[in-house]
Amino acid sequence: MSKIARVELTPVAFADPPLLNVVGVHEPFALRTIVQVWTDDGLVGLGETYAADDHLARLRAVADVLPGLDIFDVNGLRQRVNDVLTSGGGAQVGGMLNLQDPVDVVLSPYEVALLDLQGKQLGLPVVDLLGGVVRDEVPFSAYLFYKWAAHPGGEADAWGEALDPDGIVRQAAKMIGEYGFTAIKLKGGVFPPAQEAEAVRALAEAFPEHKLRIDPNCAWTVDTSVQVARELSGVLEYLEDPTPGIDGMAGVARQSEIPLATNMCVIAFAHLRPAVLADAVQVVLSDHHYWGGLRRSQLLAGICDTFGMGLSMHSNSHLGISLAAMTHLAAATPNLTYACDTHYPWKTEDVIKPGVLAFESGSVRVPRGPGLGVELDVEALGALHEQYLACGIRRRDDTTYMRTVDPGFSPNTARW
Ligand code: GKR
Ligand code: MG
Repeated sequence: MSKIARVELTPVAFADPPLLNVVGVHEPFALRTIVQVWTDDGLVGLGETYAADDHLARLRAVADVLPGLDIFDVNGLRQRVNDVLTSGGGAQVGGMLNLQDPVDVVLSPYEVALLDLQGKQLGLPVVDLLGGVVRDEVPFSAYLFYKWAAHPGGEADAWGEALDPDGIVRQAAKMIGEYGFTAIKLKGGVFPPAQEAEAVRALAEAFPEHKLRIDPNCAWTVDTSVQVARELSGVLEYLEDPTPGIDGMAGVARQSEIPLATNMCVIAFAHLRPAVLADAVQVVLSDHHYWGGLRRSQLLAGICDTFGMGLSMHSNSHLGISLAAMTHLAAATPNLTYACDTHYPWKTEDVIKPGVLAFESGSVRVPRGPGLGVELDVEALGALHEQYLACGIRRRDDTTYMRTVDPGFSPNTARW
């Protein structure tokens, strides 16, 4: 079997619109690291992950110890990651995510790259290595954001401004028109909850057949969350992270009928037991980027199934290698029955060759080529790496960027 010969890590920056959230506003560029794992017989496996500087340093430390590893030895990979990351310490990887243990988040892109290599060597798509196709097409949701028309001092983007219910409905119409999504998620936590609930009602009126969700990223108190949950009962399919912490979510869950979803209070295996005991969440939003890759995300799926919790999928700003990995995972996971989140429509640049990942009626057909089924565009990778070098951003910081416009801004956690 092939062995790893070398690893290439390329941080890239790609243009990102001014999307608003509870901690501020997206900067003009989002960062990712593109992982290439080369074998001694010339195959290359791809992975994609965050690019915050401390994460990049951990990825580099692990890259140094991977040569010689068999591409099928995922347990050996985990062992090497563990051994290298003995220094401990948390990992601030993606804006609002603070992981206490960096092992799973560092493991993830390497595990995906090994699966890509295994598939390429065997001539099989990754979905087949994960147990086979349970759905050929993976549905994604229209992920709406309040947003400015342009970055400060910049040109207006194609999406325009969305700062009120009309703007949000316009944005939904454009996104659904272009991609065909049948579920809608509104990123909240930006305006007072009554205003955001009004936007949800406007969406329900404009798109009566669509499933709806709102995610204020813990901007609300328990009482406010209960009130909004009652007002939007029958309108939302789930309410995502209304309030911080497992205890807070359990407090809301006890007083509302809408299922609560999270990608904030259950983001690691250690959080599952307390969340289950408190009956704090009814839907876990998986994300292979920090749950340790595709196989460990399937382990999470099994745990959710065992304890009667639903399973959906979280997203951060990402490129095509991630979308391919998300699609293979969702295509092989029986109980991943909600439309997955994706930021993909917000990006205008990519590192993969176009054509494989297309949205039709809101879904992406799982690629059938070997491995992930996507091919790196080496020129695009080089250009986005140059952009990374030039842009000066080394970790996502929506709050500091927002303060360049509104110096008194503070993140809105549990503020309302
Ligand atoms: O991109 O602003 C954003 C999102 O708010 C992202 O950072 C969140 O992690 O999409 C995510 C979520 O569902 O909480
Ligand atoms: Mg969320």
